[in-house]
Amino acid sequence: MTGNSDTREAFRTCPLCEATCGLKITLSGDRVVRIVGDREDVFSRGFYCPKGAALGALHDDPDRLRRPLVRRGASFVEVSWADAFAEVDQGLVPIMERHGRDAVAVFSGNPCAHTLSGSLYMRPLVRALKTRNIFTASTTDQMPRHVSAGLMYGAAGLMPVPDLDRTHYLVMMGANPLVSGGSLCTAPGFSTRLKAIKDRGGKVVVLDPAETRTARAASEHHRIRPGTDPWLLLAMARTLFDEGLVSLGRLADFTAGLEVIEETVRRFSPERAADRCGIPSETIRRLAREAAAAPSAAFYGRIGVHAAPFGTLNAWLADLLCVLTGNLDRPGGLMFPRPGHIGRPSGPSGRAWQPGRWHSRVKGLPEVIGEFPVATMADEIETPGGGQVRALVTVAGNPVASAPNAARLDRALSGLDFTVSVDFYLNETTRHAKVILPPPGPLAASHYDVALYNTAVRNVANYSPPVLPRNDDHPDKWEIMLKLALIASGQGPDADPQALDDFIITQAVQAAVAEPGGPLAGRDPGEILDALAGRRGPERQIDLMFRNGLYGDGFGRNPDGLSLDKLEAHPHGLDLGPMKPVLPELLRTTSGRIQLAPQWIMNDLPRLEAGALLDTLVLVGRRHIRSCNSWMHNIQTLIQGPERCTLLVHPEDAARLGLSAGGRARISSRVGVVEAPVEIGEELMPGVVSLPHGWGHDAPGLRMSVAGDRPGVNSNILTDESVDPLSGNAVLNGIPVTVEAVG
Ligand SMILES: Nc1nc2c(c(=O)[nH]1)N[C@H]1C(S)=C(S)[C@@H](COP(=O)(O)OP(=O)(O)OC[C@H]3O[C@@H](n4cnc5c(=O)[nH]c(N)nc54)[C@H](O)[C@@H]3O)O[C@H]1N2
Ligand SMILES: Nc1nc2c(c(=O)[nH]1)N[C@H]1C(S)=C(S)[C@@H](COP(=O)(O)OP(=O)(O)OC[C@H]3O[C@@H](n4cnc5c(=O)[nH]c(N)nc54)[C@H](O)[C@@H]3O)O[C@H]1N2
Ligand code: SF4
Ligand SMILES: [Mo]
Repeated sequence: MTGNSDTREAFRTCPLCEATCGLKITLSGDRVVRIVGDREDVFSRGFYCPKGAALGALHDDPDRLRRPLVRRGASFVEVSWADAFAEVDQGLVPIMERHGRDAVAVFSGNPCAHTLSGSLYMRPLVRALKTRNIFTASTTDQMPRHVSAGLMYGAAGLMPVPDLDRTHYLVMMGANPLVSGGSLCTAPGFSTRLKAIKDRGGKVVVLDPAETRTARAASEHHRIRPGTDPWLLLAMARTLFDEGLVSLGRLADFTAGLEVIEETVRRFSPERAADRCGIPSETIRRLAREAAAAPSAAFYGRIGVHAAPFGTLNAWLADLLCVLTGNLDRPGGLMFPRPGHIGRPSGPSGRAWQPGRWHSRVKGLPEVIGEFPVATMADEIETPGGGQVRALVTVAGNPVASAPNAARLDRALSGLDFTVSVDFYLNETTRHAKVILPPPGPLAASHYDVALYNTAVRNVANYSPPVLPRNDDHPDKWEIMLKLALIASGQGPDADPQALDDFIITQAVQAAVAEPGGPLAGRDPGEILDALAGRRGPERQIDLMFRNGLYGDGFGRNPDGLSLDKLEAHPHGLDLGPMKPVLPELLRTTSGRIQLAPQWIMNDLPRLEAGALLDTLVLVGRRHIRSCNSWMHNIQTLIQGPERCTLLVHPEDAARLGLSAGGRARISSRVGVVEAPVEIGEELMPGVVSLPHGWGHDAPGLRMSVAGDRPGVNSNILTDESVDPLSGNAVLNGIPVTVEAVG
């Protein structure tokens, strides 16, 4: 504590990326003076980045909306919360009544996974909407990982993560965690953890068409042609069989499909793979041998291999290689996190996990975990007929910036009869809304990472109370969501969200006491509800999750166990230890075995083999440490410095195309054209150009004055609506383009 009595410190987990860094926030009254990493945080140990340091600036951003807006003609006016909800009721309900439930679509964006209310209150809202037109940012991101997890282990949430802190051999494909902070692998201070792998004699191998910061920090980096990763991984699997290196260890007792894999990978020789991916066959063989010989090894892929034409093959192959080398579910391999709020294992489900239980109306694309690909949202809006989407609810998402074929989606949104957006910026997407409902600012929300701890490399729990108070009449985000749920279920704009919240918790308690063999089995629900009575909203829900969970106090049964009270007494978090082996107990497949060769996945191999080698220039994406998708560009300290939305080109390509550094390039794809300044660098391999996503803040009517000064271009004007057919994930990398100099 400092001497100034007006000054206080607060500790808060950063909500901006998946690293979940602990922040130490110094405040003077209600003003943030300084933000640094919290050295005492049990997980991040003081690590943080410029985005976390800018959380105060984000909170204070004058353009961040504080009051609901309603569109009147071409402009927005501020209204009271009551009027805003009444407006939503008048807009939404008649559309549902006239055109049916599917006429209202919902899109939830990335920050929903980064906020407590987003993680817990999207579900009641989506349920109340009763629509099949459910879209999320997941189908631009990690859907392939859910599909491989669902088919291999029986549940879409059972996604193993690399045991970074113990592995001896890490293969990273299409990921740049030194810039992104890591994804589906929550590990604050990723670079320190990579360095430790090398320091203990291990190896880090990066496969990426670009020599990224992560590639430079690795033991070796191989430039791989975009879209060809499955070839390399299948050839590695074949090498393991050819050279007698397959060794399942204890996994052999509960694995099915090994013979099918052995038979299948015969078709994928390292020579054939080398032709496709541009990495020599001897290197492919060596990588396979090294992974097999290492004391432990983990394969990890992210956006570059998931938002890709063969996303699900890539996700599946990473896990498959770990199984074949005995590295699934063992220290140093890929392991299954068990964070603080996790429940107890529930065993085989008796019903096979399956995508494609129903299909989208226009293109017939399969649902996956109840969602349709966002890449087909414009189809559903623009194509007339029964079930046509006429209204949209967006929560924490900016699909006009983040989803493919952005120009078309932008037009489609402008044609909707009604849109309501829960968001605190007036941006490319929310400008189409009739009503914008801003959640309280980031520092006025409490925090616990329900979603991100599920992929954390250590089992942890860290709860942060709000740092700053909400404005008097500002509803909390969960109250906004429940208000929308009540409106959607026909109860009108004045219905009480508190009553719905009581109903939700009562149902959860009743389910907990009814669970045979569960920690609360047979207990009196009234007693449990009384014990939770001091809390409301997300706090009450997570308290139940903690106390009923794996580490919980069981409401008195295990007094030293976890509860929200206990976490509140530990502002730097609780470390619950390294990941532990959990198979076969956790498997949810009907067979009780790991399914190595699911038919849904095997069906895609002919598509891989039929694909022609592209000889055109292809576009990939990249991220920058000071950006966060589309929405951190309105903060001066983050946006300043050299122009960031540039087309990065290899010198050979630049020479061939007549491009010069600082000049402009016109980039054209099958669906769109954009112009961007040229940056020439050796980072990329020849034949590949890169443009970051999340830019293009020059649409009319935005309220992002800082971002508007340096708008950049929307790279998704170039991406088309093609998807990985197994997961519906958008293909955002490896886009064929032509590039020419402008002027
Ligand atoms: N070309 C290309 N496109 C991509 C990608 C790529 O690599 N290349 N990456 C894809 C990926 S991985 C993702 S996850 C998506 C992200 O796609 P989206 O989720 O659609 O976009 P974001 O830019 O994250 O937008 C977040 C929105 O939420 C708002 N917001 C922030 N915090 C809160 C909050 O607490 N509550 C509410 N209600 N709103 C909030 C912001 O103002 C912003 O409008 O983009 C995808 N698009
Ligand atoms: N600073 C910052 N941090 C972020 C975000 C952000 O926008 N900015 N976004 C957050 C989100 S939503 C996510 S999902 C994560 C994403 O986290 P990452 O996936 O780690 O981030 P990217 O930088 O997109 O890394 C993708 C890499 O894939 C490479 N690549 C492209 N095509 C291929 C291919 O075909 N094969 C291979 N092997 N590589 C390929 C690209 O060159 C790039 O280096 O980051 C999160 N963190
Ligand atoms: S790395 Fe991610 S979680 Fe950590 S401070 Fe930066 S934005 Fe926040
Ligand atoms: Mo993402």
